[in-house]
Amino acid sequence: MTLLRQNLPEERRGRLKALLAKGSLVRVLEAHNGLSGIVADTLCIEGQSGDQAVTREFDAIWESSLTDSASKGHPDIEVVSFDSRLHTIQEILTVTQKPMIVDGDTGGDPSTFEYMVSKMERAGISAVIIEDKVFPKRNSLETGTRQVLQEPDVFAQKIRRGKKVQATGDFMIIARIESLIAGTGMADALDRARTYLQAGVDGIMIHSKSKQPDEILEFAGKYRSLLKELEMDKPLVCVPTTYHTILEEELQAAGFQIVIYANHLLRAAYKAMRDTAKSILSNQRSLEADPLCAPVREIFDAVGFLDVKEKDRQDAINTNIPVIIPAAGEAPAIEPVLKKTPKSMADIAGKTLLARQVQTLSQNHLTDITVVTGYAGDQMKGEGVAFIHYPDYIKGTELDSILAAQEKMHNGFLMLYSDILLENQVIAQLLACKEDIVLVLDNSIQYLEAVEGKVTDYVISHNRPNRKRRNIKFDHQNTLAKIGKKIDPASATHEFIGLAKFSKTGAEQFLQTYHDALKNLEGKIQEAEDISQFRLTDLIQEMIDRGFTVHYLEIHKGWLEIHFPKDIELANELFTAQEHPSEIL
Ligand code: SPV
Ligand code: MG
Repeated sequence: MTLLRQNLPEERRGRLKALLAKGSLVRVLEAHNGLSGIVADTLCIEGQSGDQAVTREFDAIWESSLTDSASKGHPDIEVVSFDSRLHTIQEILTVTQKPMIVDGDTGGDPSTFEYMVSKMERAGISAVIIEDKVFPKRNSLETGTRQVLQEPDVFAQKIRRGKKVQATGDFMIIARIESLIAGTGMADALDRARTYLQAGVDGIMIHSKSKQPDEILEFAGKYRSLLKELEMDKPLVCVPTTYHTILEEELQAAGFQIVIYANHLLRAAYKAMRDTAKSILSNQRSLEADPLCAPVREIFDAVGFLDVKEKDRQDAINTNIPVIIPAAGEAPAIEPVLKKTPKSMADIAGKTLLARQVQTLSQNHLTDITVVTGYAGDQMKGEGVAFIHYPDYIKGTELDSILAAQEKMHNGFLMLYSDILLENQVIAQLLACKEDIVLVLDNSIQYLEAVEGKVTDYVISHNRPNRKRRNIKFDHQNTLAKIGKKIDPASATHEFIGLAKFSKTGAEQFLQTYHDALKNLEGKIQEAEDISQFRLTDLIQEMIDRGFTVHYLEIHKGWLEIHFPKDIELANELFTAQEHPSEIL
């Protein structure tokens, strides 16, 4: 989820100060590109301390000049431009959340440093550390390298200029003292600390390339006295690359507040790369190198490719998912209006019922619509739909008509009864559901009388409302317990409106259960006397009984069933009012 880890500069910038305020040691790990940034940002180990579960992770990211330069194949001599550094910094910031401390090298001249501070603060960086050497500096870790220190007052002026241009109180400028690297001694280091603190710096880093921590521990002790004398409290930073035996708790006890592991991810990657390349050369194949490498899928996961895949899957599910409208049956209750035409051809304020359904579906980008015809099939007309004729409609049920369009089901489908008018948002809400099988149910049935002469698909949900007590109903608990036409209306919680969505998996489960029932079940199945009477509600109940989860989307308005002539009148009124308001007034 790398893009989802992104946060805004103003949210991130103050986090280092907040961590320091907590008083625990701030543990910082180097990153030199987006991927190593993800490692520093996300790696977390879990363990046990006594009977307490503990987790440990890094608190912040160090954007190192050594590793940024090295990853570009360059030496650490301020030869990589600031714009290039900023590019790497942005690359890391884009995919991480933790605060970042940037290695600002010498900071350039005071004017260059002002631009550096301004750009870094704007980017959401929490602190810059600049070292008191003369531009262009040389890396501190190699013995025998020429190390030229800057005059303390000149460096202090650069600090003052930087502090003046920063726009928020969140950003920190930390001065890195190189006296122990350049061999000018402890007294020089402490003099410099005093000068920089008095210039307004927000913290001090003392650097050393000694194999023992003695000199930085000595400095820490003296630094504490200096802070006391100056009545200040400014954090102390160390980089234990060479004196690597000392433990974090020892550093903290000595007065360090920030510890930076400054180059380890790059060094680890370089070694692993060389070992892997050598293994391939010696074995003339990559099998032996595989244990040295992370599985490709782990990389995919780290960089968010698996999230992309999941989003693509969701989009594919909802992008033009085929719609099946079973419209084969007769409609005796409105035959006087229809005059031997199918119900889908009923006129609703100047458009057929089918045309109105197609309009609602296409407004939700659903244009792959298949209508299963039967009764008066030759009278069926409609633009933007495909027709499949089901000649056995008299013998079969609506389930048989739905299955006549089986070829459209394999990647998932939407099923809509032919006599339902819907508002756009009902379809939109259904498309947003992620579950494999979702039926749209209306809950107003609990408050309404049953309509005589109309067969209703009743439902009892698992998440039934508790009439005695207010309770929260969680959407993920919206699952069906029972569905059928013979359920006692008094115990029903919902009515199935005749609209359902099946994902690819849901469609597989649907077809598998149907074909298995057809092959293996005899006699009464659910409410059906035999397989020839097997209806959609029976198949759904059979699926529930076999352990498949059937979810529902609950609505209480936004749909109208055309069953009686009075429903047509009502629909006429509604659509005329919507489309031609002046005719009503
Ligand atoms: C860096 O990581 O670039 C540093 C620390 O400046 S060091 O390499 O030890 O000088
Ligand atoms: Mg550096």
